[in-house]
Amino acid sequence: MGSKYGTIIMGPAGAGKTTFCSALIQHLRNNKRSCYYINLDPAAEDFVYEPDLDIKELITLEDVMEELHLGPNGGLIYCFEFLLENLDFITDPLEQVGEEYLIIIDMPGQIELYTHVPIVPSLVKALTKGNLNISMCAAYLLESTFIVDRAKFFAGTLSAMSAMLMVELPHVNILSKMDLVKGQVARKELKRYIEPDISLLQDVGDSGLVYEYKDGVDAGQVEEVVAGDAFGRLNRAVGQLIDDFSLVSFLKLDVQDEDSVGAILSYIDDAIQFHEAQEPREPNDDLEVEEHEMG
Ligand SMILES: Nc1nc2c(ncn2[C@@H]2O[C@H](COP(=O)(O)OP(=O)(O)O)[C@@H](O)[C@H]2O)c(=O)[nH]1
Ligand SMILES: [Mg+2]
Repeated sequence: MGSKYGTIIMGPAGAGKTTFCSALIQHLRNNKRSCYYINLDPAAEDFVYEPDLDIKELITLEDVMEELHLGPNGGLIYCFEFLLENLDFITDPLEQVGEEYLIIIDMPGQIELYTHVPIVPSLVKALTKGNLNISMCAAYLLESTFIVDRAKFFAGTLSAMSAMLMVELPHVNILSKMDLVKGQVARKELKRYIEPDISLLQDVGDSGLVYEYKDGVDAGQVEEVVAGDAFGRLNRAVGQLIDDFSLVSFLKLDVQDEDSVGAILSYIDDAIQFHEAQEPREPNDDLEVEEHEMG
């Protein structure tokens, strides 16, 4: 039985997962590599590259919402429960996918799938264990615009950590949409996010706030909560947690830049040991080994 290799692309809705998948597919094509693209977002529609396998052929969110009168989140959970009951839909075609392929799984963004109910962990187990035994790497995308709001960034970092702990796969974290923050954030400042520097959470501004709130929040109310000792302790605890686990550092993704896409692919390849499996072998390799052993 040959080996199989894949990556599962996760992260909040709108983080740029599908766009990254397209860029990855284009990059693989440019490098004469094969891929097998699976869409598991039952609400996704427009694709630059048509998926080789699409959950919508099994079930669509639209139908579920209409027929079962579920909202979008409940409907999505239902779609995945249905997928788990019909795992053949995904495992059968994957039986045929050879070791030269990179299997790319494009996920929906709802965090519930990774945390509240262990749906994605169950799916990942089915793919990485048993017959298929796919060597997989999880890629978690967080959009770089989050770094303008530290609290948002650390909340995103925590959700990345939580997803990673749940799926138990080698992983890479990716800061997507770097084009949107280019020139807006000093390189040195950016570095504190790439390798999250927990002192970012401890920098207290003049206002006594850890960060400045913008729209939609009653300033007085926030001040009460945020300036309190308890909030400071919570922030430090969260920071310490991230630091202790050393779980999170980010790769920068500029999806328009082929080198950037290529660099991320190398990390994924390393994590799944793709290249080791693809080492070209001299036709006589096997023979020589035998001779050595005999001699
Ligand atoms: N500026 C910019 N926009 C992006 C980038 N990647 C994705 N987007 C946009 O962000 C939106 C969501 O992207 P999509 O790939 O569908 O996100 P998904 O929900 O995570 O699959 C779309 O409007 C994309 O055009 C990027 O690298 N830079
Ligand atoms: Mg998508």
